[in-house]
Amino acid sequence: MEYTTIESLEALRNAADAEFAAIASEQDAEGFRLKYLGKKGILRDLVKSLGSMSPEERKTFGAAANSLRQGVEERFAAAPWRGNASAEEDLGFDPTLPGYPFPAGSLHPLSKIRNQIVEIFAGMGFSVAYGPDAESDYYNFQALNMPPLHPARDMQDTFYIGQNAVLRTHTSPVQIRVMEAQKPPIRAIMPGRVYRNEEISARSYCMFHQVEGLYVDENVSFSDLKGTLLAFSRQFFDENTKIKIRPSFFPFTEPSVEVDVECFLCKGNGCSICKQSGWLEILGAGMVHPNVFRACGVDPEKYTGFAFGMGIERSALLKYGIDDIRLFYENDVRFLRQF
Ligand code: 2U9
Repeated sequence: MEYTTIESLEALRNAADAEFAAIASEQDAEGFRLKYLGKKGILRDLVKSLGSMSPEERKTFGAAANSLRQGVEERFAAAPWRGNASAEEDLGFDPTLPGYPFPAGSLHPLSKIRNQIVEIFAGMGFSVAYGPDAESDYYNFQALNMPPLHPARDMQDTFYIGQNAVLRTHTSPVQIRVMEAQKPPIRAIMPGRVYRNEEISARSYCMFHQVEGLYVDENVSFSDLKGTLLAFSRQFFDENTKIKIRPSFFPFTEPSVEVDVECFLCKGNGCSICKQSGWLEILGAGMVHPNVFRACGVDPEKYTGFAFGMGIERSALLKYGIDDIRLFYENDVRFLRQF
């Protein structure tokens, strides 16, 4: 359509106003801009009409065409989809600015260490089992070869929550429940929270986390235990890690051992982490005691098995070089952010 008269400009204004009012999206806005205000847009092309006009007409038509274009430009520029100055004033903020970075959460360091341990044992065919934090005296002690008045009960500073109910002092009751529920072969690890009424200090807390493991089948030997724990230590610490096995005592295993790993920091030369010894105590373990098998209905003449346990806090303190266990429970984000 040719625009040469003031009336035709009126019609053009009405058409542009109607289209402007109908803009519903950024896409519509861009279409409008190209059609009316772009380099080849209708409102810019109006100058072409001036060539065929008398000087008088040119003056009035030119002024009207200019005012129409400016009006449309201004309204378009002020519209909210543009994020321009006047829209900012209307909204009270500039919606085109990038937002404040929102810190992503991360796993707690104890969860990370637990996951690493679980993954390593999963790679050796161990499944994961869980049990209740509140246990009966039977599962926490008696089934584990600690009858009433057994002196080993004393070592665990138990929280009694009833005549016969305790907060578990180790995750070993879960092994009992697994053996009651399924027949060998059994290969499982038990991560979880345990409770001991110890004085709170940089080294101990009234609650901590353990991972214990159990492997029961025919012909499971002490060599299997050594091989499994060596494989674990090499994946968890360093591929050349050495382990040292010392005799120990637990009521639920016979023989019982404690396992030291060569200090991963100083490679056995002695440093502050290993208290100059070159070794880190990280695990307790042993062959499952026949009395424990009997309590779970597993025939000790047919089956043998090994079990082990480790503290997650202790592993995390060593691995990350942290010197106060209480930091794990304070949830200070300045601490947590470092992992
Ligand atoms: C059953 C049979 C045997 C689990 C074991 C340990 C040795 C052990 C400690 C390590 C550091 C606990 O977190 S800690 O204080 N654990 O030394 N745990 S053998 O033996 C079992 C468990 C269940 C049925």
